[in-house]
Amino acid sequence: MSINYAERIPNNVGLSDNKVLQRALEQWQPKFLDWWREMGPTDFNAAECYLRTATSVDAKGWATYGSLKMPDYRWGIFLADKIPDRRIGFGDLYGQPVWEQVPGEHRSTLRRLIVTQGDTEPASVEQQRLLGHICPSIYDLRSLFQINVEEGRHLWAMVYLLHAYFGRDGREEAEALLERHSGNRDNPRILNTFNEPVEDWLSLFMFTYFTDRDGKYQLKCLAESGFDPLARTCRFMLTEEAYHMSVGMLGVGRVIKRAVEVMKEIGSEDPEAVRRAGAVDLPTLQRYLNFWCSSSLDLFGSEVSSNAATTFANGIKGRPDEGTAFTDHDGRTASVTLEQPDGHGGIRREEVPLRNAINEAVREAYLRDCEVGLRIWNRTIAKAGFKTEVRLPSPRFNRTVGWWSGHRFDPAGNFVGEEAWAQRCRGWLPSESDKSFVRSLMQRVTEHGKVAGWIAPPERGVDGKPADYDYVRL
Ligand code: BYC
Repeated sequence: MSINYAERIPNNVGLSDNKVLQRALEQWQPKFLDWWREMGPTDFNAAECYLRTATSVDAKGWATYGSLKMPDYRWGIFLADKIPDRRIGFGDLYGQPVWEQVPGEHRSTLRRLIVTQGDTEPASVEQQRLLGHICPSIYDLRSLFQINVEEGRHLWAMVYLLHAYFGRDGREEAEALLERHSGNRDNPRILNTFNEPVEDWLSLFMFTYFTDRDGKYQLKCLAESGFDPLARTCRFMLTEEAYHMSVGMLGVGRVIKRAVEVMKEIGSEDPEAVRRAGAVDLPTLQRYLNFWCSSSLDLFGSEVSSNAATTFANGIKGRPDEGTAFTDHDGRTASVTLEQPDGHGGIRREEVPLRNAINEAVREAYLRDCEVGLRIWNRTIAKAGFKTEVRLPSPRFNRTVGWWSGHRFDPAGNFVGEEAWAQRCRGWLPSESDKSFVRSLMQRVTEHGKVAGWIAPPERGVDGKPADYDYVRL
């Protein structure tokens, strides 16, 4: 089904046939636009941006490019096509037909999951609001705006589910999504990473690499859901998510490329010398990576979670690629052995029922996926003739959720304790002086074909256009 952009809310859900729902969403729309005006990248409203818009959910239509001003971008609601005779693929209800409506007994659980997912979308726009003012190039500015408008659309997708399936409390939750704000002391976003400031482009690239990848894995789990409208929304969101992660992968890669170029030019790996030459030294980059990776690991919840066991048992939230990556889709009798801190600086192993350890299974799949970029980045460093490697921090490091929170481990996973942590954490996490150095590099570059000195130019453009195309006309 192709989408009619003349409609006030473009959609492929037959909104014009459901007047009550259409009216409810039309009442939410001005509130969304107010929020976007207050919290989105609206200092760039007059800019012509080369953006992709979904005009249908098939391979041809989901990435239709054109030049437009962001206020003219049409946020719509799209569900991936229905899979005929789809069945629940895990848990107690394995093999039963999926639900078109919310089962009464799962209503509050499903609402909580949809609200948590929905909350992250506007949060990320808020976090990235001012980055346009310090963009390293026009190419990068376009990437930022593409991500921002798509996160806005993802919010629409979740708000559609709340309005269409959860009655009055769904409508109230949809309003609350616009009332919580990232980092707000009184009314913050739900998940911790979405309250962290993203004040420079190195943080943005780490965020899109690590935090958007949590998005990928959570969406994959929800795309397995027995509640079919949720599964279909998430399936379509995943197509857009891939681009957001690629911005992180390529962005960090370009920062590394520039760092090693500078290291070669000056004939030194000394971080101070690299900084003086205007690039991000690799130890600083590693500290940013440690922070955003460990924070994003928290987003999977506790290692052992009765919430996760219940949503799995009830067919509400599966594991990523449930159909292909696992053979036992029931897990009732299975168990896994997990490591946890023994409270005395050691590690002990505990056997836990598989269903209770679902969050850990998802986190492990995520970590394996995170390795891909590291291999590419390390090749760049090695090819330039240097021995340094960037590494993922141990999942024990710097955690604030789950078993490892409150215990001090170094990035390699060794117990260090409070005292050593206080002395050494400056070497592991970005310090105030790291942050102010990185911020000092963030000078806005918007001249045609120019790129800031701390990052290598992109190797390729977007949609077959050259890398130095005028993607945003300011
Ligand atoms: N911060 O049993 P537990 C994305 C809460 S990103 C704060 O351990 P559970 C995107 C938890 O909510 C993907 N609170 O874990 C990326 C629960 O609270 P309640 C977002 C946390 O429930 C970039 C309590 O602790 N989508 O799309 O099994 C840009 C005990 O929870 C945190 C989703 O997350 C934390 N880190 O799993 C834009 C999917 N972790 O309910 C977008 C929906 C846990 O007792 N959410 N808590 O008050 C979920 O599936 C689950 O809520 C979680 C937690 C995976 C987050």
